Amino acid sequence: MKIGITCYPTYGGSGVVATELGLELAQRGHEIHFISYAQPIRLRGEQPNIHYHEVEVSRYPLFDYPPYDLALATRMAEVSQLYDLDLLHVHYAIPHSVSALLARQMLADGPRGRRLPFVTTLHGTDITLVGLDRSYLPITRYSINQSDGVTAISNYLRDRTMRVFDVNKEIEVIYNSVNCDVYCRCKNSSELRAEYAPKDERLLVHLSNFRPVKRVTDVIEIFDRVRKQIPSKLLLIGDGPDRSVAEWLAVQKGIHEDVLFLGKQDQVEEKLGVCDILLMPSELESFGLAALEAMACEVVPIATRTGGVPEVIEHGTSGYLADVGDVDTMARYAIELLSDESALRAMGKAARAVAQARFCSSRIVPQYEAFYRRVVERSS
Ligand code: GMT
Repeated sequence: MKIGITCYPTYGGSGVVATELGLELAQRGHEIHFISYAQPIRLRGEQPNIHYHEVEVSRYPLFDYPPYDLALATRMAEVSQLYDLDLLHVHYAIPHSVSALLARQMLADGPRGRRLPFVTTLHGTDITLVGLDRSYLPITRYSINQSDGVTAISNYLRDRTMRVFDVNKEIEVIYNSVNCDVYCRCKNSSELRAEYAPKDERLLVHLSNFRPVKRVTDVIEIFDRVRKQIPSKLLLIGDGPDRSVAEWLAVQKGIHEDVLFLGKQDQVEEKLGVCDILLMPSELESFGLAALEAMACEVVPIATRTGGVPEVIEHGTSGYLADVGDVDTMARYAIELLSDESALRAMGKAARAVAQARFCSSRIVPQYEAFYRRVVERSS
């Protein structure tokens, strides 16, 4: 098939999911066209069956707010026509599904009068935060209802969308996935581990876009408690608005030398693959992709019991869950695990087994392919 994919190209789970999906589909012989304002972060170099089309947003003194969604709709329609795309798949409803809807209408109104179906995948904050803003809610609901197919990345998100948005569409749950060949402990490099933990300390890691919803200061609080009991280091991967608050907290607590802020990183799998525990104390996660990536690398996730996280992590088997803000309990779980090497490794292996059995790309990508086929058949 020829598929147009639109996502936020910046750091964020939805962009990562969209890009990894496009790469997997391309490997399976589909022609993939990414349409966005910048090259998605995990798209690197020339790859067979992958095309990237940049959306130019012209600036004009009158435009305090340059209309990206209109430029995107125009580019979507152009690319679809030029490359004869079978469908568009947009990740994150706002504004991508509105742009796709406009593109579909433009093509229907064009000389060939063709119908271009589009699929919207809901990721989380497009529904739970941004979509609930009154200025976005009606148009988000409208574009979801107008989509030719809608998927959500967890049952939690599907149920919440049905309840809060009162949509009249069926929403199919297709879980996020991880490439289990790339994300593994197989690249466990002792040199890299020694670089972060020269005295063979334990390695904890947090990976996010450092938005308030991630509660990065809770990560520091948990690590502070763990470090008092067990020699350890904390890797913080990513960047965002709460990074400096976390930096200050680490300084205040006198632990900044053991907290390594790595910033935005490529090849995240290499870093995850040398760690022991991932901390994800988020206020809300509709899925928690970082936890899944860690699990595939045999890194035990300690996270909050919120949103779709319990669909990914089974408490006591493939990780631990605690209430939002309960840093003492999360620290206790970490200390217990780090004090018992064989329990730590056994749980790491159990976590990978769950990632392999339920969330490997080789299982999830065919679900998208089948979904696309149904949408295209229904629309022709
Ligand atoms: O969490 C964010 O701030 C980013 C956001 C996104 O759309 O990029 O993440 C959402 O989508 C991810 C990929 O599907 C999910 O793993 C995250 O759980 C979800 N975030 C929230 O629901 C807060």
